[in-house]
Amino acid sequence: MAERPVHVAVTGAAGQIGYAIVFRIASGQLLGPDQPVVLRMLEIEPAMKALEGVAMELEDCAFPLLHDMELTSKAEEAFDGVSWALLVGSVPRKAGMERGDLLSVNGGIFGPQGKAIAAKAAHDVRILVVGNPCNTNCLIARLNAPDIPAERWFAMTRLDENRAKSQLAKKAKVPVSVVSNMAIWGNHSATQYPDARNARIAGTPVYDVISDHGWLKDKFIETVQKRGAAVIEARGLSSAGSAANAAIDSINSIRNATAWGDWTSLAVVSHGEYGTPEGLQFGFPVRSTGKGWEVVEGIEHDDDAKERIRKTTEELLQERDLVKELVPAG
Ligand code: NAX
Repeated sequence: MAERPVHVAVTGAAGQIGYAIVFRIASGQLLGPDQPVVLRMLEIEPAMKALEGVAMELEDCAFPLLHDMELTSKAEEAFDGVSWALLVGSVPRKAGMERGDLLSVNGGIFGPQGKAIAAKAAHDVRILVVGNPCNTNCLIARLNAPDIPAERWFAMTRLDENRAKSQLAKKAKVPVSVVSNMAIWGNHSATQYPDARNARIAGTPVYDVISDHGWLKDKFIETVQKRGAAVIEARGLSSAGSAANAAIDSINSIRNATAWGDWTSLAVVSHGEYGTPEGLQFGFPVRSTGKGWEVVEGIEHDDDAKERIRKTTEELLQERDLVKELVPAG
């Protein structure tokens, strides 16, 4: 067993996704079967009692890898010495809330959390933002932590990738494991563009395997874009198990080299790839070496894809504009 435990922060740890993810982290599914962890769990005051219950259950699992736990309502304590920060906790949209209100409420969370990460985290910290609107929450936190390299910040589009892969597998009647090269472009929202044009099934372009191109162009995209709402409709609650799973997948795809020729979906800082405005936290196809990552270049888009990417870019620019008061002038 490795000697030094890695500290992992989870915010909103008593929430739905928090409850689904902390057991997986403590059991070794995030950092591997030999890596002890210290879980540092952040909650707001009213949820501290529920968080204590989660901690009791974690204790009751007697996970050999769970070296210690810290339960706190103070961001600076939660992020102390962490190498991974999973920013899950956020304020959901309530009836009557405008998009701008939602962004500014969450900006009030993610700005201070960005500062606290910069002040207290380990020198190698990497951050995954799950709490919605995750691209712009990530942008706010990142811009409030200018000393942390922008490449260490990720927002989660992996759940959309996984949803898209499953839809394609079902349609083609193949196991999901043979679907690859599925990228989610842009925002984790209903404007995202799940790119089946460049995805593959057992190495063959999806459009050569699935002959129903009408479905691929419309219904498939809409199903992925609206899958979160469909889960709420069915379950009465938003996606939690699948979101926790996608967060684990995201971090594994950053930590480990991407399979040859494949790519995965992450929203990362734009350096202008594909004409995307610099600095946006944008969903791209990403390839990791395990030590670093890059946006996959050279993917071609038809006019429909270009228009969809333009729309999702436009939405992210509007979101950035709505939160400009929450980020330090650069
Ligand atoms: P819950 O409402 O069940 O849990 C959120 C938790 O965050 C609560 O326990 C709350 O007390 C806590 N919290 C609120 N403000 C906090 C703060 N300032 N510091 C620490 N904790 C705080 O929501 P849940 O279903 O767990 O979803 C969490 C977030 O993930 C939501 O924003 C949700 O929209 C987002 N999602 C993102 C997805 C993605 O693909 N990026 C998919 C799933 C999910 O919709």
